[in-house]
Amino acid sequence: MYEQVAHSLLNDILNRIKPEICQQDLRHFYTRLGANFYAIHSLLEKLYGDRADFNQQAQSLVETMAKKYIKRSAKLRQLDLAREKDYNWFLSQKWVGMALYCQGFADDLTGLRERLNYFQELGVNLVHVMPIMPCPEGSSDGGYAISDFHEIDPQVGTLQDLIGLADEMRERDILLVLDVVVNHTSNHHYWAQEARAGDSIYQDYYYTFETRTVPDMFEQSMPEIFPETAPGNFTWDEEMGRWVMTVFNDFQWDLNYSNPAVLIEMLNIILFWANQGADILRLDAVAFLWKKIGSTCQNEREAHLILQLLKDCCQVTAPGVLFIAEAIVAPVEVIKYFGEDAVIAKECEIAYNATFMALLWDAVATKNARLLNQGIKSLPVKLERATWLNYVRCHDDIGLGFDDRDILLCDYRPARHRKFLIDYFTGQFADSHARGLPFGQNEKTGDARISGSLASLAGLERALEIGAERGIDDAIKLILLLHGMIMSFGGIPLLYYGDALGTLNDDSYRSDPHKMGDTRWVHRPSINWETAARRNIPGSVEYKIFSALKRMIAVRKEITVFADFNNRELIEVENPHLFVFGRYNLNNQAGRVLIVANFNDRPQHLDVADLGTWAPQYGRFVDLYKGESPDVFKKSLVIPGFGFYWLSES
Ligand code: OTU
Repeated sequence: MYEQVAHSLLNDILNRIKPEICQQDLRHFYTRLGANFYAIHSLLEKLYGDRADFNQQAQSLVETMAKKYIKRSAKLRQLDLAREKDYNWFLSQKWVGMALYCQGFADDLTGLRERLNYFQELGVNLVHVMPIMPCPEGSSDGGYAISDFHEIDPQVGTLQDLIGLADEMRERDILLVLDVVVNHTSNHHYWAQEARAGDSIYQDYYYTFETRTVPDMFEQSMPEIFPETAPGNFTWDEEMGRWVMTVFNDFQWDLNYSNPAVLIEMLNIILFWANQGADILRLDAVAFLWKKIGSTCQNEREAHLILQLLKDCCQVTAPGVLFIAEAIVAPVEVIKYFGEDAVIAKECEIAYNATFMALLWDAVATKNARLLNQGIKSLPVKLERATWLNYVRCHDDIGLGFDDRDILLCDYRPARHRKFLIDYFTGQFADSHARGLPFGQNEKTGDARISGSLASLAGLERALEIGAERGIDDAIKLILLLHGMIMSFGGIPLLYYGDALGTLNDDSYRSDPHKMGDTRWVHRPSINWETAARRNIPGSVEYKIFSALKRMIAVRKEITVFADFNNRELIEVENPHLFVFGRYNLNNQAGRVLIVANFNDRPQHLDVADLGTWAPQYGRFVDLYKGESPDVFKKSLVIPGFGFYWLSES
């Protein structure tokens, strides 16, 4: 939009722009800046309009974008242009992701590069390498306590290694996802060090206070994120002689985005990683970006404005780069991280589908799909040009973040149901085969979350230990069933490293004093590549899981209705153990696929009459995953225990 105030400011900025910037070929940069400047200006004004230095801040923001555009390589600029043209590229069903710790997966970046074949063997073509920047020794929060946003942890490699990796991944058509931890720095970061030394400019990068007055006001409404290891949201820093806001661990200082300097620094960091060759940036803990007394300090409107601003600015410099919102919040809130628009994602193009993940685990524990069906019914429809990251496990705990109302609608009592789930996954429940651990138990609120590797939560660890053949088979079926869901639901499936090999809990963290307090380390394994080689030995557990997932991925890529165009219909059926939905073509009936999943260990039947218009019109169903027709008995489809189908009509 053309608007006079914004446009005259833009003219001033361009007049004052430094000669080293003007002398460059900025044609595409200016086109995009012109297109986005009205939005950028109005967002900046909403956030920082009352500051005397507003125009200087705007100048510095534009210069940051321009400088990073100049540094962007010709190859990446080409990619930007190609993606501008093919703007729905990331909605395709051809993408299948995996998240991993570089050190756990392959020791370092060189090792990771040497293992790229593994991804191609499985069919994975999007790899999220979790944070690889330097962290304080022993206080890393798994990489999320960053001491230098422009460096690579020397134990993992160098920037050159990363650029080499990114280049080779691009040649192999594998996308690279990197993290930008936007909400906080470690207490060893240069800004924190300067703040500690008494520099008020850097103290203003954080929320620091001389007395408890303001912190106490904040505490009245702020929940605790890590109640066991880091109770409260403020930490006294002896050296600085001030309290500092630390929502996560006491060594993670929250950044103060009411200071525009912080926003500009972060934009600079985002564009830096975009220029190193990241295709997608995962923005960590985005719900926490704005703090307001009297609120939970999550999902505030300003947090959304900041994300919109970061998106608009990134589009000017590196429009091919997408953002993932890591916001593990209620469904109605998470949807807002796409940006509230009719079509286009104005904040993040991709968001973690934590709701679906947690609902899948509910179905595992209850062996029925009641809450899963109810929860998916309540999941708001997302924007057209945005997509989910669907996952079963990740490096974090499983939070039981579904809605109490949905639990009630299933005739469960919320508190008791949540307690059942915790008991079930931590093996306290008599019938449970899960070997999970509690995480984040909060005695004040009664809340708890769950840690544990997929295989151990699915019962594989226990079954192997007692040599129960049926148990091993069931656990494998369950692992495949869960993957069958994330591959077909709509969105990008994100596998977690180790899961395709049935990796069990890793208890070694218990002997590390820096890790033993945080059970999430139990599911952050080091891959044993000798064991992994068993994926090629038919009959082994590794083979059964790996080869099935490999097939599933290959089949997914061929099913065009699995691309994410809001083309899913939930189908409610009589049998409560079943989760049934259809994926269809927006233009015609051709190629539609019906997904049927049985979360019970016993075979279940689905009355074909329940399917309405989804019943086969002419021929019969064939399961695209197995390549066979499912059994039909007296007009009912039979779905084996923990089985699933991707049905097409033959
Ligand atoms: C994220 O986590 C990361 O994924 C965690 O590994 C980090 O510890 C944390 O940020 C701090 O950097 O912020 O929006 O229950 O689910 O803390 C949600 C723990 C987050 C995580 C939660 C999450």
